[in-house]
Amino acid sequence: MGNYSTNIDKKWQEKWEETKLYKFDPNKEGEKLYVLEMFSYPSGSQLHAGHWFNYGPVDSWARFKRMQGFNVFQPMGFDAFGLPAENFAIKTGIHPQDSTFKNIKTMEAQLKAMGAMFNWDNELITCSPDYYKWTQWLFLELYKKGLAYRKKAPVNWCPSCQTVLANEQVHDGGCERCSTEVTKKDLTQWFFKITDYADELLDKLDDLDWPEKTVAMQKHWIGRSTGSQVNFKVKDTDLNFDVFTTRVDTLCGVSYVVLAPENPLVDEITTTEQKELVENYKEEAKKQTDIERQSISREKTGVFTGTYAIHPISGKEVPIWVGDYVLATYGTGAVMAVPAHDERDFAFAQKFHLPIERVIASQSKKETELPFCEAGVLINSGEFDGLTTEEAKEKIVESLAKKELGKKKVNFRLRDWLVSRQRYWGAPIPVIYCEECGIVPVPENQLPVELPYDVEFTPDGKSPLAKCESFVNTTCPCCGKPAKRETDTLDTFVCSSWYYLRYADNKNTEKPFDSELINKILPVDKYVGGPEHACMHLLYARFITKALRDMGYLNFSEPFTSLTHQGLILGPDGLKMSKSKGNTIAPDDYIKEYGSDVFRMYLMFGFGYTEGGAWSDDGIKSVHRFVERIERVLDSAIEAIKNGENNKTTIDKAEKELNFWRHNTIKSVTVDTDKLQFNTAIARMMEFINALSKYIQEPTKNLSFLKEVVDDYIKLLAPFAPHFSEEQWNLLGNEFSVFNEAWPKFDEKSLVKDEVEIAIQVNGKIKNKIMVASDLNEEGIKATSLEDEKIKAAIGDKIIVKVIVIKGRLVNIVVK
Ligand code: ANZ
Ligand code: ZN
Repeated sequence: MGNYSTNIDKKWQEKWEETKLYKFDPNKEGEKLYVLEMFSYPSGSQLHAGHWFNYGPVDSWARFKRMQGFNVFQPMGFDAFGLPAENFAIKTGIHPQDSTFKNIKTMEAQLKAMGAMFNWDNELITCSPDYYKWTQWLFLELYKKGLAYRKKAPVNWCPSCQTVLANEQVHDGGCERCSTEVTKKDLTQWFFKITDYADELLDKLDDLDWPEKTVAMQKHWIGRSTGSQVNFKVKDTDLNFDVFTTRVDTLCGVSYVVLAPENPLVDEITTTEQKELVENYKEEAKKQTDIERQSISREKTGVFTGTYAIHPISGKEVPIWVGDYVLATYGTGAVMAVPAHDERDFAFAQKFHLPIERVIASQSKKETELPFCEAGVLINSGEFDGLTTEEAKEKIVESLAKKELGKKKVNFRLRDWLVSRQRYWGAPIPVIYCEECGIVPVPENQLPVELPYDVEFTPDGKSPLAKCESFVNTTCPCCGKPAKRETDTLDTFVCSSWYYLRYADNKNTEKPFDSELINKILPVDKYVGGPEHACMHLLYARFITKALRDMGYLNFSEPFTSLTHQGLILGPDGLKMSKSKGNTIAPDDYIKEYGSDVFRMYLMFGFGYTEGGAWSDDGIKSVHRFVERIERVLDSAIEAIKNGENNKTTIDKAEKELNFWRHNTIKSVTVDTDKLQFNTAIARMMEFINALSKYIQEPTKNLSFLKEVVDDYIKLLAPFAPHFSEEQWNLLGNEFSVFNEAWPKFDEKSLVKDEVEIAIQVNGKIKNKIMVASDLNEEGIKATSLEDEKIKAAIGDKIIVKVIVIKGRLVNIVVK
């Protein structure tokens, strides 16, 4: 017993490989279906249970779709550049290239042991020159279109990793990799102009079949805010500045204005008396993160510049302050403060004894609930009195616009994507700096700009490549004079922003991909991966797709039509798996013991796919027992079919019963699998085994009918237990491969049972259950129930008061 073993895994994996069963041919018949799992990051040396939970069930889904007639494309590759390999190198002295390729080898072998139908011919590795050549090409295309640019900017700086971090890589003020407190630094950096696409990135979210939460997170991240820009003149100078406000209706309540400490205007307007205070304050502000600065509850800080601005409507003088609750990177880096209507302005005004003035017309409902709404002197807005909030906004902007002191303005929280990293293990930015010609893009025929192997990559705040003379020194492609290469490398999110395009044409040496081919295979129809990528990767990929579309390379606008996030598999203790807690599950050990199908099936049966949960050894054991039971029942079925004894040709009650369960199972498994509800699909297949086992015990069997039923069952099981099912399919004498078979169809007629079970109650207590013809009328059911021996006994000599019949379910006999 228990023939199913890892030998069977190997046997069929070899056969699949040898026959190229899963090879993808875009011209094959059947509607194309691009199924994609987020590719692996070979930072750890092994695949863990989380990888399996991503790849195994999705592979089952892809197999199911293949059997439904789709031409499935399911590639796999490695997101191989990035900080972890470099940090590992710094710790151990092992070169990132060596450790990365070694990890990839191990992971490839593990992925193959999974037996998923990955299209290995289409594999890609982002740190290979034949891939990053085209990542560099992408950079240059964006540069040509003005979508890649360089600017000096205050950036998040991790003093420990000695690198720049994007906003989204800062978590609670700390570096996402090492949690060290992040500070600010001014550096000239490369950016991608994702903000050009802010509107489209936001508006098109509603058309996607994506998890609601992820859509909401992207919306928040993009953060479109509709308001106005208002201009203030600086008293006694010809300087002026703009503020961004969503509440221009409160303009008449402005009693001071606040500039961000980084706003360049601060230096120009600060009076000599205030200079020292302001300088010190600016230094302090550098140590704060944007998140801290924005916190409502934090004690407000600030200093007066000594200078006044002129209110654009009333003409009165309002003091100009510097305060770190105003962010340099949002809006215009300046706000008009209306302490009677804004909580933060209120706290600031209270602390520094600034006037608080309430605008009569503009008290919104929300504000009346705020603690400070009664504060301040009521002031009149002159010509704008008596208007609603919305009317006041309209009228005030109109009036400002006439004087060229204001206009409507849409503002985004989204910032341009900072793509340069002062690190070694990434794709070099393909740019040359020439004293004569300035910034010169590397000509396409000189790509890739190869990453040199021998580089000192210990961090010291400079790019490691800057220390590699042979890399840095080059000649200008324009004038031929000596020039220097850019020494920063690209953020790894650039590599993963377009990989799904390259898969489909991964061997192309002429172009990153052939547009005609890509337009046929893309977009990705089903993308599955962890929810941690909701804002960065998914947003960057959408942006790159749109940019390439506008350059004429693609004819679609969204890369991932439908998205699912799998849940998280936790350790047996219910905590996140981690080596330090010693609660990790190593798939390889379990696969050795139970085979890959049992491992995969446990993941699919034991957890809701989008929920995940805690690993349980008992859980996998029970799935193992279930697979053994299937094997026993199938063994007897196959034996009966092969022996051909006690055969009959009629379809009787027993056949009808089994046929009912057959179609019932086909229907549930089809419906549930389609929705990635694997656990309920497997539960139905478990139930079916009971019906099959019962039929096998019949003294005579319709063997050709039995063969049909067993064939269907193995087809249903195949996506969930691919090796096991291929073996059973073969044992039944069927032609290789079960994955070339069409998915069984269910027959609604067989789902209508000829007989139904009815519970009979006497005074509300169930006394017996009987089978009656499903078309029997009420009178017939009543009569049959009263004739039943057990019921007769239960009634005894009591008097029947009433008989209630609920057709198809229940009869209740009331007696006294
Ligand atoms: C006056 C006002 C009165 C405001 C009021 C709000 C309420 P969202 O919705 O996030 O776009 N603001 C503008 N630029 C800022 C910056 N760089 N740093 C910090 N705060 C800034 O928020 C827009 C509002 O945030 C703007 O509207 C401005 O304050 C503030 F009763 O202007 B408001
Ligand atoms: Zn030059």
